[in-house]
Amino acid sequence: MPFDAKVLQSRLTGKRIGCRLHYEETVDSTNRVAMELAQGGAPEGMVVLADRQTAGRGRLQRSWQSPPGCNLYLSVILRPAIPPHDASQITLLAGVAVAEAISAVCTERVGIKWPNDLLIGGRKVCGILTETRTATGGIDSVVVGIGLNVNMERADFDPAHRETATSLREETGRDHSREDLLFLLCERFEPWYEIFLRDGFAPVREGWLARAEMTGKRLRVLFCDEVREGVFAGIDRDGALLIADEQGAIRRIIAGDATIMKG
Ligand code: BT5
Repeated sequence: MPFDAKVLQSRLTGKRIGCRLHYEETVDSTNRVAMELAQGGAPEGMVVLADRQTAGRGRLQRSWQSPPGCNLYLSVILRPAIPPHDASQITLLAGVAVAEAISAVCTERVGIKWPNDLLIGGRKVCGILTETRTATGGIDSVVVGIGLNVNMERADFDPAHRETATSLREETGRDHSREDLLFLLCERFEPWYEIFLRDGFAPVREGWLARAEMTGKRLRVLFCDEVREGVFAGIDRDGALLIADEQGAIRRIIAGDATIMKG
């Protein structure tokens, strides 16, 4: 069953995040649509939602498997008055908010892997893609794309990531209402966003570290063909990943793909 956008919109009335809902059954990518709407002047808090994506995007030209009828694919339009280099902190903020929303329906621990993966039992249940449009003098808009596997069955995942992905249904043994989850997600996003605008990244960092999946683990980080290994040493005051090398020297990684190493 596709979404009932009217019912959803009425539940979100009065909210900052979700103040407007743009629903289409099928889109190429909710992030692409949201970027276009943002460019056309869409208000902060507008949520773009689809039942299915034909070209769901991950980072670095990767794709996000987005079949119909089972998952959440949404993008939130924000217009924060922050310097452009702080926009990546919103990815971490979104991770904390979505982890809280998931935790309301799933008793398993939801961990966050820097920068943008939510994991249950080490498998990816949600990916977040933040895209920013700058204008002279600062940020015009930030689009936070969230792909959450809700009722997808293991057999339906692409073989390429079947062993590394999961859904809420796989973890809890039951189906979940996508509408309730979207509502929860907007509800958890809003206070975190307000805290971030008012008090900066420090409280978000605390919330993020409390859910960090990487604590005590060895990581391999890939950025622009360069590989670095080390032990997770937290995240910096601006959200950069910190890893400690053999000698204990701390390196900052501002962007890249981190893999948690076994053993
Ligand atoms: C991400 O990229 O994890 C960000 C995904 C963001 C998707 C949302 S859906 C709504 C919005 N509109 C969009 O067009 N995008 C956003 P990345 O870290 O690059 O991870 C991508 C990798 O995750 C792929 O290369 C696969 O290995 C794996 N993958 C693809 N689809 C998956 C799925 N449904 N569940 C789990 N893993 C998946």
